[in-house]
Amino acid sequence: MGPMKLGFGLYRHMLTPENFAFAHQAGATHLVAHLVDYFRGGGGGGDQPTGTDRGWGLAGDPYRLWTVDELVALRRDVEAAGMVLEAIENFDPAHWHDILLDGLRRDEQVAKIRQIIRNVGAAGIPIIGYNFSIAGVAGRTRGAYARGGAESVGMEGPYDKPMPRGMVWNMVYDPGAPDEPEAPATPEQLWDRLRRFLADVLPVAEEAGVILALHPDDPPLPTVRGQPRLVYQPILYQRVIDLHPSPANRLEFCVGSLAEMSEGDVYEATETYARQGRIGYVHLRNVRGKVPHYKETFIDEGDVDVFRVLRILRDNGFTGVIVPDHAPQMTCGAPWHAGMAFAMGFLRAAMMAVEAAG
Ligand SMILES: [Mn+2]
Repeated sequence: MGPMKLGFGLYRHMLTPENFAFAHQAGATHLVAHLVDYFRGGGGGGDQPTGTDRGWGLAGDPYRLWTVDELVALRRDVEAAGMVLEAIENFDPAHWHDILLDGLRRDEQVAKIRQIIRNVGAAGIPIIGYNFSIAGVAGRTRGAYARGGAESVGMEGPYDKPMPRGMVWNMVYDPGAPDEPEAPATPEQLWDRLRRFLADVLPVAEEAGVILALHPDDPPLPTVRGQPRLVYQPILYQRVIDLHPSPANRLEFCVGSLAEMSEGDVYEATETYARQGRIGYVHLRNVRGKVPHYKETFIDEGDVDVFRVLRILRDNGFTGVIVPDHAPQMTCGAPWHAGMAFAMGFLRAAMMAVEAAG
């Protein structure tokens, strides 16, 4: 097991040999790969999607599941760059929209997700991160929010413009859907959808040797676009754990999202869930403020004491991967890369210091 590990996350269009080399040069020993193309169709823009009322972009091909061959090829490319492929982050709305919406194709899509989980396991990739959310990561704004006017994302008030049909998880899966709002689920219905999903897929995940790690809601509000959300307070993560006892039922523990929540305490939450051994991997970024008014900041400003979070993870036996999640863009020729390199350098030093302190 050993110490905590520093990883790096890359969006689909960034899965290149150059970016693998960049990640390893910045200190990453592990990689988290996004296979959903959030930017397809041009809705989102940039290297950190915010999108429009029509979301980030178009979902992928419902009939093309990620194959063992392409997953193995990706793992080998990451290994050739000197790292371990730790996780695939997020399912494609094209593959599971009716699981989130409880639509007519739900059972067919459960079969697809089961197959994807089997494929990921067969390819030797240990974790799938996912975000069980109807509206998804919607309602964020972009501005000169971080130190020195660096551009980052945040929220400037609630976002409850109704979500149209044909959309879920802030992407469009059916561009021909009627132009009318998707009927809102109740919170109870949404929790029941997650419960049924976990019951249907966790036995397959266990058999495949894959951990499913749930991201909390981002932004963490009780509703976004009029649709309920699951984990918008730290205590609600416990409800996810208690839904299913499988050791494959874990958390994609996003410290930034937890810090944005209106209740609870990010340090107490870190201790509670690390102690239970339920953290699959960690997103570690910093933020100022709470929903519905917060701003993402550089890793060394903002409200979160990152050293304190790392000490709590270490003290509770967490030996998994920590990735920097998002970072503000820095003013230079490579704004995204510079911002991420700054976060990586800070995290590398902080993790070394915390581990050395014993
Ligand atoms: Mn996150």
